[in-house]
Amino acid sequence: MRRLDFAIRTRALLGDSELCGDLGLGQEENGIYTFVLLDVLGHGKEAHQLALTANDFINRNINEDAVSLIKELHQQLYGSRGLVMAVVKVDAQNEIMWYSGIGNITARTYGMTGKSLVFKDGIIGNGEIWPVLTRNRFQYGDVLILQSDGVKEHFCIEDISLFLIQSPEIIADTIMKRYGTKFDDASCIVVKYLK
Ligand SMILES: [Mn+2]
Repeated sequence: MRRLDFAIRTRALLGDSELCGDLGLGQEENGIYTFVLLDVLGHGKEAHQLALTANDFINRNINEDAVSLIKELHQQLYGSRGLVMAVVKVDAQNEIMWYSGIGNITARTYGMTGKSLVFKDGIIGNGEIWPVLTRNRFQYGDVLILQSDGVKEHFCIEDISLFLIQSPEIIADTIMKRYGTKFDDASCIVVKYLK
């Protein structure tokens, strides 16, 4: 039975974790893993509160498909300051992923099937959104990295080669340390198959 290993990191611009508007989540149920990374507009206490509200809603609806989850959260948070979010589901046994996202979250796979995950523009909780569901291979040996815009988008090639051999914890710590910016909350999720 294939299983995944993952690490989630968040760091508040203002230092205090109670002031962080970025939030990451990883859960497994019956071999299906759900990963969510969200970034509330702005930062500070109010952003953190909205991130927690979104987190509660997502946890209660974790078995929904990625698009339904995004649409329902959009309705739930409508009129709030809004957030951007990516949802990735992985069927580890069958090495398949489904994903959907709205707004500026960067997500890529590295390894056998290296590619960027493409999301739709917009803000969850604001205006109109048109999330779509995409399906892709996520093979044993691949690495999935999700990051908010508080983390610089381009990694140097030496670090990318380390991604393929290091643990998710070490990769996530390396990304936060080397690529986390000082201008925004920062977060990442790193996902690999267990050996
Ligand atoms: Mn941000």
